[in-house]
Amino acid sequence: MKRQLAIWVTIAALVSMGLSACSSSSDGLPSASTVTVSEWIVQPKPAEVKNGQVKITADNVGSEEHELLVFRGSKADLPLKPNGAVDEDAAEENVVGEISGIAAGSTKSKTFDLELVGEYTIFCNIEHEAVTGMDDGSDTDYVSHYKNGMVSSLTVSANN
Ligand SMILES: [Cu+2]
Repeated sequence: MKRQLAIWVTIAALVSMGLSACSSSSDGLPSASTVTVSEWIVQPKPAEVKNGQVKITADNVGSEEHELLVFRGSKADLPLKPNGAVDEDAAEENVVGEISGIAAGSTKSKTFDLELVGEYTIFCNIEHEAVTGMDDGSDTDYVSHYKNGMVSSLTVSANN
C-alpha cells in the first residue's frame, strides 16, 4: 500500500515537471510595453509582447519632443527617403499607428492592434533643422531622429 502511494506521488511529480518543461517560453507574455524615448534611443521593456491589443507607453526622458510610430516589419523593410529618414508615405500601409507629440519629460500611452505575430519596428521620424545651426544648404544642420538611432524592434508572439 505504502509503496503504491509512493509510486503515485512520483508519477504526479514527473507529470507536473513534464508540464512545466513543455510550457512555451512565450507563456505569460505581457500585453503592454513601456518604451523609453530620448536623444537618441528607443528602448522597449519588454521587447516581446503577446499578440492582440497591446498598450504602449512612451516615456520621453529626453529634452526634445518625440513621436513613436509602430511599423509591421523589420527595420530592413522600412522604406527610406534619399536623406535617410523614413518615407512615411511609402511605409503607410504597414504603419499600425503612432503616438505623436510626446513632449520632453512626459509620458503618453496608446493601445495598438498587434494581432499579427512577427517583428515590428518602433521609431521616431521627426526631422528638423538643428536649433542653433544656420541653414547653409548643407546636410550638417539637418537632424533626423531616425537616422540618429531612434529605432528599435518589438517582437509580437502568440501565447501557446
Ligand atoms: Cu525623436
